[in-house]
Amino acid sequence: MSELTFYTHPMSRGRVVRWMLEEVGIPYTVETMEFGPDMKTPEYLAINPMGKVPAIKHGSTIVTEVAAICAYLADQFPDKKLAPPAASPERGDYYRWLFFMAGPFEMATSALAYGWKIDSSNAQSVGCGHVEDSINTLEKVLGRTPYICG
Ligand SMILES: N[C@@H](CCC(=O)N[C@@H](CS)C(=O)NCC(=O)O)C(=O)O
Repeated sequence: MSELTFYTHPMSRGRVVRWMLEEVGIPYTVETMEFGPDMKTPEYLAINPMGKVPAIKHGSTIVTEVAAICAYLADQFPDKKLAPPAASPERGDYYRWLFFMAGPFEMATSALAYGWKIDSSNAQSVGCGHVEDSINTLEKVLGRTPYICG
């Protein structure tokens, strides 16, 4: 099995990847990165040019972005059944909500946290629409079933 290194900080989005790694159940090495200069060294920028965590190195493959890392791990370890089978109809829900969280929902939570101005003057061109649109959409799908997919 290829060696897996997980670059993270405990107070970061890396927690999502940590959860995924534990679900996968493979051994991995943790490189804890400090916020600030530690993430901006040439060595780490070669892993993630954004200078951000999380990131993984699996063998010679580097993956950044929470959603991409989770999808990659699900595909690499299909026996764990953490994603619907390739080409199954459930793959539609899987992609839909994975990308929804990485795109609109991620943007909406930042907008909420930092008080970005999203109103009727710009909501139609902003990916998350009004912040409440993203939150209500997630609440609605989770209200139907505790499982978003499958
Ligand atoms: N879109 C990225 C976001 C990564 C991100 O913003 N990480 C933050 C911590 S949660 C970070 O590393 N910030 C440090 C910095 O920008 O210097 C993802 O999904 O992984």
